[in-house]
Amino acid sequence: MHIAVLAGGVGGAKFLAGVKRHLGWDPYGAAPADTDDEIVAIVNTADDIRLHGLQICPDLDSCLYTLSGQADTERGWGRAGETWTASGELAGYGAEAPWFSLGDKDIATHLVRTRMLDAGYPLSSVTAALVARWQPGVTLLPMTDDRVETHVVVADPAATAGDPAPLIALHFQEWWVRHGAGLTPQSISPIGAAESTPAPGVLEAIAAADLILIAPSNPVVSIGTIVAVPGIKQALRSATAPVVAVAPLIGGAPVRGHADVCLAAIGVESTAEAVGRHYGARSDQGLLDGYLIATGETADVPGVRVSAVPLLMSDPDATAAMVQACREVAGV
Ligand code: FO1
Repeated sequence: MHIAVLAGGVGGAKFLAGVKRHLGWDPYGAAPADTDDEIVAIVNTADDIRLHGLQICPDLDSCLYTLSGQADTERGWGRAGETWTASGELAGYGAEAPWFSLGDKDIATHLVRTRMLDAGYPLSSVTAALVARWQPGVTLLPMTDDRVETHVVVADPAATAGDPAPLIALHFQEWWVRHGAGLTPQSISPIGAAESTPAPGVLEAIAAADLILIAPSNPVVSIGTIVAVPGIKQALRSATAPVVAVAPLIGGAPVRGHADVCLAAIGVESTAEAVGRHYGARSDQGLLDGYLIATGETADVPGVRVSAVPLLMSDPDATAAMVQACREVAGV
């Protein structure tokens, strides 16, 4: 079975571990050598940030590390057994963004990636090289090789005078990490998306899929940015495979992260139903054929088959059950 998955970072990686488990694979290891099944992850890159001269790709790295068993599952990002010596020294020098901690092992990934990017390799080739070492079992594709960065416009927290406060645009990571998404977004924009093109293999993976899954990632700054890359939404809408999304909210709230704050910024209510309607029915200019919501909830999403199942990705087996439910709602 060929499964294509649209994924963000921490939640996307957990979901992909469940897709592997659903196929009977080791969730945290290489794919079996003799399988005809394939999982292709189309991963958000709009969280990417260049710091200290290094290109950092948080969502790709969460998938890379998690699916190869290298992640610190407690922290949710970065490597297990990490040390922070270089990061401490950078802070000691007063270097930029001390609020964004880079582990020593993680820095090696960014050094290798940046070296290859600066040599002219596209991000998709660089990612393939990192995958060759770590063997996450799934094919990891950046949504695009072009530069797309999510920026968040907020009232300037440093402004003292002026009513209303002047507005500034923050890189997503500064808003998300330094300010804990605590500054109300006036707007959230994937800068560069309109000029970007899908990375090699993305449209092909969507066209070849037997099942297309939208992970319970942030519908605005992860899934929203992926489908903002021209061509991807159209490919999903014309795919032969059914498209099924997993609600990123349980009881109207994200399990992790700040999807509710992001949804408010685009005027979407923080309910599973509102997110389902935001994604829309494929039969009506939208993306979905099926949609999973949490047990006990209801959602009326016209044109979309809805199924209520347990949605907590507590371990790969629980997530694998969600994947099975996606197939049942899709009838594949
Ligand atoms: N998240 C934090 O909350 N604090 C950090 O210092 C931090 C550093 C970091 C470094 C590399 C990396 O790949 C991810 C990192 N993250 C950190 C997580 C990151 O902000 C999120 O994984 C995504 O960008 C949001 O989905």
